[in-house]
Amino acid sequence: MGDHSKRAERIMQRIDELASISEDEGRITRTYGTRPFIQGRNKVEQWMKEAGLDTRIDNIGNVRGRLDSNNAKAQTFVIASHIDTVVNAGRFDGPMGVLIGLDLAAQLGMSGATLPYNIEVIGFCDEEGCRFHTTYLGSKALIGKLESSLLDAKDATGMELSHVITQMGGDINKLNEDLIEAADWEGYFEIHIEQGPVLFERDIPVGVVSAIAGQYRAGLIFNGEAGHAGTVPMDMRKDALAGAAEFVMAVENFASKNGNGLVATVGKLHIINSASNVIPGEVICSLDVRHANEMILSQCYDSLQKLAKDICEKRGLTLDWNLVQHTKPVTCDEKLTRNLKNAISDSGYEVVELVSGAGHDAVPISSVSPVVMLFVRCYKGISHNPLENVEMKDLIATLKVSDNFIKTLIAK
Ligand code: HGY
Ligand code: MN
Ligand code: MN
Repeated sequence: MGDHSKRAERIMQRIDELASISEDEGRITRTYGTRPFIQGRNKVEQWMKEAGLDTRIDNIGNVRGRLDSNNAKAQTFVIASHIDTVVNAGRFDGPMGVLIGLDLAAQLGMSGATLPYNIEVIGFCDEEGCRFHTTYLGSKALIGKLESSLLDAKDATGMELSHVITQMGGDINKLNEDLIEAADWEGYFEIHIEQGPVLFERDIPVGVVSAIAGQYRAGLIFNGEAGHAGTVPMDMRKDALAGAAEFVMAVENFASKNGNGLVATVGKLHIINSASNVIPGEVICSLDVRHANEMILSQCYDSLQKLAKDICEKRGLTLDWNLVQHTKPVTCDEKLTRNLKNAISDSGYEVVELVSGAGHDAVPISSVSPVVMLFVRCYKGISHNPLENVEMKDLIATLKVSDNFIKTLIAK
C-alpha cells in the first residue's frame, strides 16, 4: 500500500480543491443540488475515474465508484461519507471520508488483490439536510427508504425536492433502481472527523465509534398577534418572539439541568415580517434534541414539547409543532468494530471508543448493513465552522489504520 505521506498529501490537496468550490464568496457552502454542489460532485467523479473505478451518478445525486469482485455473487462493502456541507462549513466534514475511501479503493485496485466482495465508494449527496431540512437523502435512497412524501419538500425559495432531482438529471421514478438490496450488503465503513473534543484533549489521532446518538428534529411556529410597538400596553401583547425567546432559554436550561449526555439546540429562528416598531406576530424556529438512549431521548423530547405548549398558553400564543426527523440511536457492528480496534492497535495507536453526538449516513445504512466508523481528531473538536482542521499526521495515522482494517476485511 503506497507511501502514506504522499497519499495523505494528495487527499489534503483534494480536500482543499473541493473547499474552493462554494455557493458563497469567502466561505464553504455546497448544499444539495446547487451548481457548486454539482461541480464538486463531478470533481469527485473525475477522481474516481482516474483511480480506475467504475463510476456513476445515481438518480438522487450520489456519486459512486465501484471495484467489482470477479465473484459474480459477491456482496458489496461500501466505504462512504457525504459531499454536501452546512453553510459556512469546514473543509473536512464529509469530503474527507469520501476522499480517504477513494484512496483506499485506488490502493486496492493497484494492488491487484483478489476482492472477496465488491468495494463501492460513495459520496452521499445530502447528509446535512441544509436545503430541504431532510437529512440522509442520498443514503436513504441507496437503501430504498426515501419517503416519497419528502419529494414535495420545499426549500426556502419554494422549489420542490422532486424538481431539483430532475434538474440534476435524476428520474424520481427510478430512485429504486439505484439501491443496494439489503441481501447484498457485506458492510459499511465511514471515516469522519470526531466533531468533538475528546481525541484532541487526549492527544489521540483516531477513535472507534461505539454508537451514534439518536435525534429528533422539529420545526416550530409561535403564533401571536402583530401590533404597534408604541401603542399596545405590555399586558395586552401576544408577542411571538418573546414566547419563542422564553422557549429557547427553557431548552438550554432543561438540557443543561438534565446533563447525562442530553443536548438540545435551537439553531434557526426567523421572525416573519419583522420590523423594529412591530410586535412580532409570528416566529419560526428549529429544535434539535439528541441522546444515546432512545427512552431518555423520547422523554426529553416530549418534555420540551410540553414546555413550549405551557409557554404559549401562558402568553396567549398558539403553537404549530412539526416533527421533521426522528432517528433512533445506532450501535456499530461488534465484529467490524473489533477488527477496527485491532487495526488501530496494530498501527501502534491507543484504542479509544466514542459515542457520536453527530448524525452520519451510517445511521440509515445501519437498518440494512453492519456499520463501523472511524473518528479522526480535529482541532479542538471544532466543526460546522471554517476553523475545522485536521493535521497531516492524523491523516497519515488514519491511512495506516484504514489500510490495516481493509487488509483484515479482504483476507476473508
Ligand atoms: O447534524 C448532524 O449531526 C450532522 O452534522 N448532519
Ligand atoms: Mn458529517
Ligand atoms: Mn455535519
